[in-house]
Amino acid sequence: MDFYYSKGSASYAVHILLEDAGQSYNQIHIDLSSGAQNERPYLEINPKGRVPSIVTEFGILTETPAILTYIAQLNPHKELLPTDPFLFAKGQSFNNYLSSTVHVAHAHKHRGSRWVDDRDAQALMAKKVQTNMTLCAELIEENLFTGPWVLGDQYTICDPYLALAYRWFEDDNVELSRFEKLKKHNLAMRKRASMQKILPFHS
Ligand SMILES: N[C@@H](CCC(=O)N[C@@H](CS)C(=O)NCC(=O)O)C(=O)O
Repeated sequence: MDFYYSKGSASYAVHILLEDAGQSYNQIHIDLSSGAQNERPYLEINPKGRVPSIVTEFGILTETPAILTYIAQLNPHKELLPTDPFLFAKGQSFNNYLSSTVHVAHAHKHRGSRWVDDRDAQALMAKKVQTNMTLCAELIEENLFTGPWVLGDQYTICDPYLALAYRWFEDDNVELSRFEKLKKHNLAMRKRASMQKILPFHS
């Protein structure tokens, strides 16, 4: 499996899970700062011009929630997915919230040009990011997080994704001292061998 990633990007979650799953992979760095995501040959892998992507023997996969699910399903003995259908769906619900709402709210800080050309309007959107991301952190802390892991006692594909969201919260100056459960979760993530292994590639 080829894993296309970029330092300090959404690919962080997939990178952690690849290690948790014991999946063998080749990692290929795409330098977002030089715009490599929007050039050939990467556009042939992912015409969306985004990371992460994985290239498997069956084809290419993009979108973090789908990639996380696939890697977990490839390695069932690692038990990274709940077997109970309702809990499985809860995990999908959590990861889709991170992908469709939290990541998009975060992107308004650095990627405002996706939505508006006017620089003043971009600056106004960026100004709202801290407030919006704080609301997302609050919702996760109070409503979505079970503990000690996202879905309860089982470590699943939701946990590396939450570790990524924690980085977004830090970047967006969310006052994390207010969020005991999120802080504790991040400390537990940092102690894991998977996280230790991939951190040097993302700092
Ligand atoms: N929905 C995609 C979003 C991926 C995404 O936006 N990745 C960012 C890095 S965090 C990216 O590649 N940005 C490059 C760009 O906007 O040019 C996912 O969840 O995988």
